[in-house]
Amino acid sequence: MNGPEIIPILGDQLTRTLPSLRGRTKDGSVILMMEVWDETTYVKHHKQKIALILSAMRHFARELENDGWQVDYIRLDDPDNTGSFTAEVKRAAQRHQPSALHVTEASEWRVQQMIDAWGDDLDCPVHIHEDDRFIASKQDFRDWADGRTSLRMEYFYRDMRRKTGILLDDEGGPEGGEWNYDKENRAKPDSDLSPEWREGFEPDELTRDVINLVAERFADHFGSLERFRWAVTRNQAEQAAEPFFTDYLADFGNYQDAMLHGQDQLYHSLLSPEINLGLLDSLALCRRAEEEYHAGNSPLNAVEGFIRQILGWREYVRGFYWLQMPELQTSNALNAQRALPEFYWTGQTSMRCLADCIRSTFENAHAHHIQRLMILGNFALLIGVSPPAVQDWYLAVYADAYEWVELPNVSAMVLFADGGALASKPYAASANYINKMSDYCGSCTYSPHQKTGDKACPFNSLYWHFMHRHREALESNQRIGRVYSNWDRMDAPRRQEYLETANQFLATLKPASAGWARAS
Ligand code: FAD
Ligand code: DLZ
Ligand code: SF4
Repeated sequence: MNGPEIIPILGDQLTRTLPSLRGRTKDGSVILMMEVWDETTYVKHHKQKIALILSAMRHFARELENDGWQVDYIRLDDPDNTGSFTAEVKRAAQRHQPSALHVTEASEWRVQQMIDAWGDDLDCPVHIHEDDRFIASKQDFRDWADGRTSLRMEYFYRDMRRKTGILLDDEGGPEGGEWNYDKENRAKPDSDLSPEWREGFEPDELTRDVINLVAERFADHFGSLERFRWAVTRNQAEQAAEPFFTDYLADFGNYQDAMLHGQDQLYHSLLSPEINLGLLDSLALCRRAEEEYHAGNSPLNAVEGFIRQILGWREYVRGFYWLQMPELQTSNALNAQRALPEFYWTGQTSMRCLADCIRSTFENAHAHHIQRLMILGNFALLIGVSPPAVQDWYLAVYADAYEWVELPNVSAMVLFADGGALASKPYAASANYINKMSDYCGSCTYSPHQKTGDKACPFNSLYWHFMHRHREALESNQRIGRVYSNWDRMDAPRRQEYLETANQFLATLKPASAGWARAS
């Protein structure tokens, strides 16, 4: 075939400097972008997530065309759309008779499997380019992990600081003398803390078209479209980032782990959807934060805390994902088998903390890290929900969710399903932690101080139920051992009371209906 080179660009590859674009010529190439039914429905993605991805794809295609590229854009409602990446690539090959196909590797294992088969499906050479939008390559992470018995993020993060030179002092040590100011990221929030709400962007005509399409075609999916205000172009994403650095970053450090009822944004950056789409460059964000420190505008605990999330956690989970796949997807070290409770989809629970996090998730397609980890995740861990059910929920409900970042966070960090390769112990907590870090408990039906009985916060008895159930697996863990001495010090009737309270509560949980399950 002697036609143009085809360059498929996937929904989270919206970057002008994408490796597969570099070295191609505008008159010798056709960019292929595909809105496909399979990708929009394999889990019941939040309506805002679908609208964001499709709108950002359409805006990106328009920018490329304005730059002089030829874009073959397949819309979801095109009558000939076959509904899958592979079938659309084959159809495009028939139309264009390409001399070659150039694609940047997929961020997700599932999609990469499809791409790996394209060489056999097509009559032209297929070139798969490494995605260099991450600071550490997959090989860098493999090299770092090689021979280590423990894969703690902290050591990887230090290497990333050294590699990039970010927040290093003149001797090459960490700025301020410590690598990590996590201990200064846990201030208890006052209830009157109310940073100004960031409105985001009024949807333009193109986004409104997409929102209408999503409202019509995905009416049975989770979530509301009402508050859709995401940035859908690089320009908007940069406009959203700047006020974060000037007005919110300084307090991000102290209140990183804080939770307040109805305060859905607090001091978080809200940038993860745009970073993951490829609209923002993660290293540039770290450098921008560092500038705020050197200018004396933001303290070290805030700047280091923000940089740690990106240079540390984000890079780490990506490397971890590719190191552990595909086993990570099916790992279940604690043999958790329970169905996801229905209220994760409806928000109907009298547990105020959970209800508020699910409300925010429904309204914003967003919840911040501690809500995801210590409320929604902690509860799923304690009651023993099966990993695939939890994974699919997180993959569906957040605007920033792609398997490469969702799966390590859910399977390894939240559920300890990998048996401890990522986390040194399960992030299990009782009401004490939630009461300390939030204002949720104040007007909850349950009391965080009561341990057993009808009014006792379910997290209290579930915590002990979890520890008791997994004694064999966890007791030898040095960071947990003390928990079992406390349990053993209680008298037997007290222990029994805890277990009965938990069992009674567990019996009230209604499982989610089959309609929410992953499309087979
Ligand atoms: P900020 O609090 O402002 O943090 C700054 C940036 O750091 C984020 O934008 C993000 O890019 C990065 N970051 C922070 N924590 C993590 C982390 N643990 N892993 C990777 N990157 C991180 N993040 C996603 O992008 N997609 C997901 O699907 C996702 N699923 C999660 C599931 C669970 C169970 C948990 C506990 C966390 C998950 N996270 C995920 C990480 C984190 O919760 C979100 O990145 C963050 O809440 C996004 O909001 P923000 O941009 O305001 O983040
Ligand atoms: C998540 C998603 C959705 C909802 N829709 C599309 C789409 O129509 N077209 C597309 O190119 N990508 C979409 N995505 C992202 C993909 O599911 C997947 O996450 C990326 O290709 C990365 O592997
Ligand atoms: Fe959540 Fe328990 Fe506090 Fe209620 S009392 S908000 S259920 S932690």
